[in-house]
Amino acid sequence: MAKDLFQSPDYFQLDELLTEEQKWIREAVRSWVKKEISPIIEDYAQRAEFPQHIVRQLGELGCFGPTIPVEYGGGGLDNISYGLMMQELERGDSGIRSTASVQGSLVMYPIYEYGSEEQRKKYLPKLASGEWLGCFGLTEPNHGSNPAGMLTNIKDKGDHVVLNGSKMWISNAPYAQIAVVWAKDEQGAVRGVIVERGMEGFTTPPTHNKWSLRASATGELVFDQVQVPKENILPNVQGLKGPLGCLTKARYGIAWGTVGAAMDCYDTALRYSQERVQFDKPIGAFQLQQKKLAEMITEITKAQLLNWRLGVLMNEHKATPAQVSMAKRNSCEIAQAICRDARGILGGMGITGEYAVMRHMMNLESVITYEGTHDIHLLITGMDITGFNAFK
Ligand code: TGC
Ligand code: FAD
Repeated sequence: MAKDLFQSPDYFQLDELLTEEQKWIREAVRSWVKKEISPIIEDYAQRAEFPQHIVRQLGELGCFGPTIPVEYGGGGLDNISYGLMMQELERGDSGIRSTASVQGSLVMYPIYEYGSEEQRKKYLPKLASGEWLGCFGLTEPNHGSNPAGMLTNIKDKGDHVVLNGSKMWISNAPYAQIAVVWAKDEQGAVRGVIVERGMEGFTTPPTHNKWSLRASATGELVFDQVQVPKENILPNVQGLKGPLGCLTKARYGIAWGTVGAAMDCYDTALRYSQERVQFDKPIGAFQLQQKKLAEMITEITKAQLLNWRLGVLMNEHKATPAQVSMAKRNSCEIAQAICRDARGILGGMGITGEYAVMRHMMNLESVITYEGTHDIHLLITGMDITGFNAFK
């Protein structure tokens, strides 16, 4: 792959809105991505292999649970810092951001928000450091957009529950030491259960043949009469608002992350357009290519502003899940369009692994689908503004 020459676009001087600490955090992650991810990621993606060694590094960098309090191993940071970290990770590869999103927002967050003090102390420091990797099991073979219909269930057996069912499309599953699994109890209430690798009847078959997120490990979670001690149930939440609350946190990170992928594609396409000569001129001198580049930077700038404002609202505990949905949807859409146009500007070179553009494009096919599909987020906005539920 070509040397990583990334220069971050900041057309509206948004850096002036960031604190010194936020800029320092962004720089730390950006440098790490340039040094540790860019040189290896294309090869891992081509081989469809998860670069497992980065888990510890992500922990050391503070990318796992950046907003979780320091006493549990988290970073104690604000939401804009968290967003900037996700932007920089996804600038490298969506799969790397996925690993961090799942660990921080879908595994550590529910243990912190809904867990007992014993659960927080037992799991959070190991997850924050990257000693353990976690995964989040909500989606089932027949219940994706509609998790309320889930069939995975727990039955009360006194000091333990027996867990049965299966989850699919689970990021990190093949390498995870623990899984936060959402299952219905005998009363039909959705409960969160921490399942540990090694529990009898629990397996994590890997998912093969993905054309997208190839450097991220995906798998199933299969539970066959798994005996889970009751102390592994998250005591402080019941109902679908448990997993959906985690998704709000993770979707927020994706809103920032996908803009990172878009920024990378724009930066690559801009440089290429200034260097590539056809008909005796750089292709960037042709109006058709300028139109694409001008529209890219316009959409990136609008999305950066939206994310920053959302981060402020998150910090003030005023952001709504519907606002997060709008941002996730907008960022995924503009990122997909920008990557596609950047691919075109690179001509034939755009389809090769020499540049990150095609990899980003393929990754975004997953990102626009997981954590709520593009349609689902549109319907969330539709319901929020009209008051009518068009899901059912
Ligand atoms: P509904 O009746 O609307 O809500 C049930 C309860 O949840 C509350 N709620 C939320 N709370 C926090 N955050 C949100 N975003 C929330 N959305 C809803 C709601 O207030 C209610 O609370 P309460 O107290 O009244 O019980 O639920 P519904 O069954 O009608 O479903 C609504 C719908 C369709 C929007 C929801 O099911 C949905 O978002 N579906 C999409 C499923 C999804 O996003 N799955 C993601 C799986 S995880 C994943 O993809 C990880 S990929 C990670 C990676 O690799 O980076
Ligand atoms: P479906 O729900 O079957 O949707 C199919 C199509 O129907 C979509 O276009 C959808 O928008 C549309 N549709 C559905 N309902 C409606 C409606 N009411 N109105 C209009 N259109 C509708 N899940 C986890 O739990 N944990 C993970 O870690 C995780 N990681 C993932 C990693 C990858 C690489 C992928 C691809 C997925 C991952 N997922 C994970 C699952 C992901 O969240 C689901 O794929 C997603 O929620 C959509 O579910 P589905 O694939 O079953 O699609």
